[in-house]
Order: sequence, then structure tokens, then C-alpha cells
Amino acid sequence: MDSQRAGAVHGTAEVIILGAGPAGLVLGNILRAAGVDCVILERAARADLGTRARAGFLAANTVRVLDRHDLSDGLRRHGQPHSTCEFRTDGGRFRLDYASLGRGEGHTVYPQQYLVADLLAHYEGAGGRIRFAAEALAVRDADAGRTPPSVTVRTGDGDPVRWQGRYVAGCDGRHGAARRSIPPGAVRRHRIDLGVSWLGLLAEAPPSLDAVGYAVHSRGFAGHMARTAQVTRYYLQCARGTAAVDRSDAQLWDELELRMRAADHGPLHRGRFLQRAVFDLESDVLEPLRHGSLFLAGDAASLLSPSAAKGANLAVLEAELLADALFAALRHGSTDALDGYSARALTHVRQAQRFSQWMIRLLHDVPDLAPATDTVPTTVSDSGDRSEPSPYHTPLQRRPCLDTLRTSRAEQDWFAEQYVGV
Ligand code: RFL
Repeated sequence: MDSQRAGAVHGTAEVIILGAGPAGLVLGNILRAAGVDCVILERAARADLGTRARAGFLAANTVRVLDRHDLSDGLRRHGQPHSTCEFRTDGGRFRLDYASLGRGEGHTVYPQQYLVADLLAHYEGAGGRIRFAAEALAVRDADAGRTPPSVTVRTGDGDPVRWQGRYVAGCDGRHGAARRSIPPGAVRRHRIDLGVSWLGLLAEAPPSLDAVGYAVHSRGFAGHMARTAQVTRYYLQCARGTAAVDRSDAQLWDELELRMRAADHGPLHRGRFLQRAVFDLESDVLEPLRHGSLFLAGDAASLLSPSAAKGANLAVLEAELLADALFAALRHGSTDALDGYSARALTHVRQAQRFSQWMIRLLHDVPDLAPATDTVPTTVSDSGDRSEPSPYHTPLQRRPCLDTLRTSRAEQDWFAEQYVGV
């Protein structure tokens, strides 16, 4: 049997939501509370869902969205307010208390896996429908006019089953079925890749400083971000293609201490690394975020490099926008908000991408005039982990940016507004 085709309809819902990450679960919770019949189809097993450590920095607007829908209990109780970042360079270090700059807002640090667990508990507690170990294979008939869209789903060893709905919300991330199901040419994909890669590390160790740490070093960038009192995230810029396991924990701590200038500013709290993953700091966005009755939100809509901690925040914002638009269409027969969803969401995505590209350029030596839609050619240096300069390489342009950020109140206000804004 064609694995993408499935016969009789196995289940129906007004809205079929693919993926139970922040986007899918916020969407599901808002729709369910509004009395919209929806089902979430999630590829992972239930036990695996709440264990994926990723984001941690939630913007004030994200917290407001979660407050509005009564979804913020856990983060209000256990999240930690955060308001400071520290830049370390060969000229010394400086701090920005960003919550007292710009629009006067900070972050709440609350690990993404806890947020996902809270959202799931709330959704199921309220009677929301979800199927685990249900991998969407394809969305069919999204632009078929009178034929309702459906999703073929693999749920085990048997033949795929089919769910049918009025709308499908693709919240299944970058490699999910929603993106894959859009025919070539139906939407545009804009991609930015400045050739920078990071080794992301999760350390079983308390934070080493009471601030986000950004260290700019000739061997490459290093970063520090608190997660909980026992767990801290670190980043090390690495050459593209680096294997995540090619160095011991002790070697990685030595490299982190070197780049973060521990000799000048104090040692790091060491511990076992619980997670190591290399990822490329690329960003992309589809346009429009819709194909017929299939709508995209979260990482399925746009991928943001974690350089500016925006991905989960955008996912929550888009989920609320999409929920309101679907509700208006289903209950009031007005599709205006659905028709405007893509343009509204893209305004926020573009703003976030602009800032995240600015952060990449601030923290790394990257070409100044990189093409906007393709990979910048870089080669691997053996003098550290950063990529070797391309012909356009202009590291000197980065220093004035850092100096301006250190000295100009106007620049600091702009930074603070962008840093916490979505
Ligand atoms: P998710 O969280 O990836 O959830 C998608 C869900 O869909 C499921 N799925 C499928 N289900 C059914 N059928 C299929 N075919 C499916 N394919 C996939 C998956 O199992 C999963 O449960 O997407 P969502 O909801 O759009 O949320 C996006 C965020 O997860 C992401 O943007 C952030 O984690 C990005 N990010 C950060 N964002 C922030 O706002 N602040 C941060 O501090 C921050 N730190 C980070 C980050 C991302 C990182 N990684 C992944 C590189 C730090 C790191 C290390």
C-alpha cells in the first residue's frame, strides 16, 4: 500500500494540529478552551515529549500570551526573572541591564521541556484530544477546494490511518510533514546562512554568572545561559561539520574557560555535559505561511538561529494569532483574520530574523556582505574553531559595534527592545 495514501477516515476534527511543541500545544489549548474541536497528532511517545531541553528564555510578551490563556502557572511559580547580559572581549567586559533599558522588560527563564509538560497537562486535564506516537506522513488536499484536507498518519506497524478536518495547523517543526506536503513552487523559502556553527552544551552545573554571557574571542564565540539552579547551557562556536563528541568534557571546559576569559573574570562551575549537539546558525522562513487550508506556525513556519533566543517565543505568538483566526473562521464565518495571518506573523518573523542576524554579526567574524539567500563559503581554521575569513571578511567592523553598544544609550535602548521583543 502507498504509505502516503490511507483509505477510510479514521478520525475527524475541525482543526488537526501536527506536533505537540510550544506552538501546537498553545494552539490546542486556546482552541479547546474556545470550544473548537481539535486533535493534536504527535510523533513522539508521551514519555519522550517532556524531556527535550531546548529554549529557556521567554520574553515578557510570551508570558503575557500564556497569562491571557491561563497557561502560565508553572512558569509563574518556578520561572526566574532575568535581566542582564555581559559581553566579554579582549578589551574587558561590560554589562547591560536590559530590563531597565528600552521598553523596560526582561525575560523569564523557564526550560522549554517544563513549559511543554505544563501545556500538555493543562490540555489533557481539560479533556483535549492528543495522539502520541502518531507521525504525520503527509497533508493531502489542502488546496483541493471542496474536498476537506486530511492527514495520513503512521501510528505503529500497521497501515497508515487518515484524519480529516476543516483546517490543518502545521506545528511539527522544520522537518515535519507540513513543510514537506507543500508542493514545490507553491510557497517561497528565504534562507540565510552566514556559515556559523555552534556546539550546544547542557551542563549539570549551576550557572557561573548571574547574566547571559557572550564572549567574543579570536578562537571563536562562547556563550553562557542559565537554565535552572542545577543546569546551565553553554555554546562554543565550532567549525562546520565538527562532530559533537570529538572532545572530552575536560577539554570542552578548558576551551570554554579560555574563551570566556576565566583567568580574568573567574572560573566556570564545571559539571558533566548532559547534552551535546552541533547546529548551524541558519535561518529560514516560508512565504506565505499557508497553503490552502494548511497553516504553518513555529519552527514549521520559520527557523531562527538560537543566537537571539526567539524561536519558542515566536511559536507562542503565532499560535495565538492562528488560534484567534481559526476561531473567527469556524465560529463567525469570517476568514479575514485567516487571510491576514501570514502577513501578520511574517512581520514578527522578519523583525526577529533581522535581530538574530545582527547578533550573529556582533558575536562572530562573518562576512559583511553575505548573500541573503545562500550559504557563504568558508573554510575551517586550525587556530581555533571559527571559520576562516572569506574575501569579504571584516572583523574590524564588529568592534565598533561592541563599542557603540557599550557606550551609547540610544544603541543600548535599541538592543534591549529587540532582545526581549517579539
Ligand atoms: P518543536 O518544539 O520542534 O515541536 C514540534 C513537535 O512536532 C513533532 N513532530 C511531528 N509530529 C507529528 N508528525 C510529524 N511528522 C512530526 N514531526 C515533528 C515533534 O516531535 C515536536 O514535538 O517546534 P515548535 O512548537 O514550533 O517550537 C519551536 C521551538 O522549539 C524552537 O524555536 C526553540 O527551541 C528555539 N530555541 C530557543 N527559542 C527561544 O525562544 N529561546 C531560547 O532560549 C531558545 N534556545 C532554541 C534554544 C533551540 C535550540 N536548538 C534546537 C538548536 C536553544 C537550542 C539549543
